[in-house]
Amino acid sequence: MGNSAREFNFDGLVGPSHNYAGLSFGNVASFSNVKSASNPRQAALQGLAKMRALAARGFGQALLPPQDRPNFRLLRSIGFTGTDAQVLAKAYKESPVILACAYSASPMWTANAATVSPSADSADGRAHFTAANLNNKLHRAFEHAQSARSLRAIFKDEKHFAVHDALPGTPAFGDEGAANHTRLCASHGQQGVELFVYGRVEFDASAPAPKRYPARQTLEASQAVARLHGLSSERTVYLQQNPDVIDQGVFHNDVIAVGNGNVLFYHEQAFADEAGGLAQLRRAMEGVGAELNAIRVDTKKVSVADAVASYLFNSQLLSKDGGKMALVIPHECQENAAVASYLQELVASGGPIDELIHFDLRQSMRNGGGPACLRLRVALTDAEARAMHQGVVMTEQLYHTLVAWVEKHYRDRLEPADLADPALAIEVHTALEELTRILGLPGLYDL
Ligand code: SUG
Repeated sequence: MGNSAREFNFDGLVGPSHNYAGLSFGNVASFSNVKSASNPRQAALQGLAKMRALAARGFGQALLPPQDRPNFRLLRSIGFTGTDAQVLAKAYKESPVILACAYSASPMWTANAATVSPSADSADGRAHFTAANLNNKLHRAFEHAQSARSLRAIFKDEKHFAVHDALPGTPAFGDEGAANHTRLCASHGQQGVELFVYGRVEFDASAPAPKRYPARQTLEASQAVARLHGLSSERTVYLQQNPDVIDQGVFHNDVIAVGNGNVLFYHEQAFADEAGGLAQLRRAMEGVGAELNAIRVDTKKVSVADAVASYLFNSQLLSKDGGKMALVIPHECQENAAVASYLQELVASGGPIDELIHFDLRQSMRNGGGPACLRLRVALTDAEARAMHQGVVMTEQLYHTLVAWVEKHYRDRLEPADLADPALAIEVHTALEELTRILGLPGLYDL
């Protein structure tokens, strides 16, 4: 069984308050670039350039809007009072790091917005979305309300789509969305196997866990999402991420593995039990008439440190007409000697990946966000693609409109002290109001 379906990548449009605040313990880039100056304008333009180029190549490409910042609800809920300007001044004085949390543009990494199961996999034949609670980090733990609201605005038609609220925001249900989820299949419209990769198990003290850095995703959360989406147990696989690589800076599975179609491109050290995990995946895939093509990268070719520094696995694997795949990578991959030479070998190997497409995403990369972090994959049948809101689908025209919008509203330099400037809050607000008109989404924000 199967419909014709196509994958859309929903990239996060980088918001006007993009900054480097060192908020993500366990994410090496975020920690190393703390308090350096950011360039929100360049960040947004780099993201838009990727969207435009991939849309021009014929790949399904859309966007998710930024979120309203600063998060005044958060600031007021923890005791900062008065006018907006007073709230900002007090927060900056008493706790600049909490002000940075309220200002974070982290919703740009839409791989963490939700977990998505296409209609071919769910019991009720609808595409399912569960907003991710992201409860491991203060600056991300409040994203889910707007993520669910944005997804409902775009995927409104309940005949085709179900958008679930985030799981309870407690450590047992730590959920990081699609960054720890991969779908493997023979083709996008056919039943597939959904692979959930978790970092720890809340209710099993004997399960291995990282020692240095947090495991953000729990098995319990992955299982809850699978239940909400009505996935069948034969077509769902749960694998534990190798705790040692979490301790080396692999804070999400998409920093060490990526899958598409029947291909799983992964590092030798990605999983706690590589052989057992692959065997489970193979079996599940046989059940849907697909044969797993596992491309394993050995440590002796690319170390975990090189994988983390280059973001080789935080790439997008995109299916091209004719059956081959392109790997969308950041420039950093070309600058790392081991990774660059591995990639040359890979595209020359005669395997499924025969093309590299690279982008300059340095503004996002400096916060630990590569090509795959910046996008949420949604496989849609033709009818579903028609039923979603069309104003977010990337076109040449939308690209040019958004570039002009960014150039009008975004600063080209943001330093930590600038977050105290009350004018910034007004600028962000004005920009987002205009954006709702550009995207045709009135009422997008709960202001
Ligand atoms: O959650 N960085 C993000 C990066 C998310 C990457 N996403 C995926 N791998 N899918 C995070 O750690 C840094 C923000 C700061 O430090 O200012 C940040 O939130």
